[in-house]
Amino acid sequence: MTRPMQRKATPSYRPWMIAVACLILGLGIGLRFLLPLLFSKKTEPADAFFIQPSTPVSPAPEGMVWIPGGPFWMGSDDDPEGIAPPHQVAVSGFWMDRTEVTNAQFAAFIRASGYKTTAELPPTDEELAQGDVPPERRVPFSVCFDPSGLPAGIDPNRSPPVWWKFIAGADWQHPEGPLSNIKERMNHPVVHISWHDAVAYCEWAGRRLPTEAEWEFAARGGLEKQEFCWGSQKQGTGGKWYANSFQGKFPGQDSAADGYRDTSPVGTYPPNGYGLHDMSGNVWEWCSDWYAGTYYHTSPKNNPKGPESGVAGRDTNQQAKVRRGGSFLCADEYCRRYLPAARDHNPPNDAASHAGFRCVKHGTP
Ligand SMILES: [Ca+2]
Repeated sequence: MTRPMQRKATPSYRPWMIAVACLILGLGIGLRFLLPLLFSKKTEPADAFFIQPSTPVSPAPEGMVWIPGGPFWMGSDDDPEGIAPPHQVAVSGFWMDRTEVTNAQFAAFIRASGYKTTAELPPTDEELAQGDVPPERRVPFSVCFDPSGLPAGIDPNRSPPVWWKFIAGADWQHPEGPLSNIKERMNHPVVHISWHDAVAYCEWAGRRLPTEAEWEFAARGGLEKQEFCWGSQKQGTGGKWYANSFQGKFPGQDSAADGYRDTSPVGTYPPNGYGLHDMSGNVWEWCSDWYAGTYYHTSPKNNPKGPESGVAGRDTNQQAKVRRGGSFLCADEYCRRYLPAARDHNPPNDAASHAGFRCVKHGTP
């Protein structure tokens, strides 16, 4: 008996098998094209993550110029206090005062509002509670630069700042004390202005203080990573002076080679690339931000507004606000903070003979 020949098996494809095969094939084809799209690196330019420059949508407010905003490099490795690493941020476009607020402008505010500045008021109970307060600080006073009586050879880098004196009766109308006045200085920047005074003026004028980032963007005048607001030339090169700073031997011997030993009329020196005068020197300018030395490490990329609170100032446990731009007292051998990247900070109730401000205004109506 022979074994019957086994029939050769023929494949039988059921419908569900065909459907699974089609599904697998479809997934493969889909993934072939989708995966590269999902995981490929974006090729957008770095600037795409920043606010871009803008043009104004309304006529220029009186005395103001348009600052277009956009990305820029803020800070510098050359900052004298080593607290300003360069980092890219961006600001929205805004209006900014062409000059620092003058005595004439501030007088109009006082006439209209009756406002009393910090220096014209007696110290608060909180200020009096800060330890031994000498008699001249128990009455209205301000801080005046006065190097008279100091040794001729004093080294400012090895001395406490003994050239600052607390003067009873010094205020914006009496910059050197009660016997001084501003009659011949109405077009000079107002001084002895606290942060609170500056904010009060801005609110009255329908304006505000600049953020620190707005201030630096404006000060750079469209130049990138330059040492000065006007570029790279040092003050006095070829007999050209770009700002009111201090020449000679600080603190007692200011040769005033730039033409002025104290404040200068606003607009005396050439404007920067945005048409702004005195962004370097003349008087310090308050910004809206609280100060923190580490803020640049955590700053948001767009429109940074400073930390939620500030660190204590140098000579007090009060928190500090940012000031920018340096003053007529900035001397290369002692204080180079008339540079666009340089930062300063003082308690908001601090008033002194080299401190003023300017305003900004939002770009949209
Ligand atoms: Ca000067």
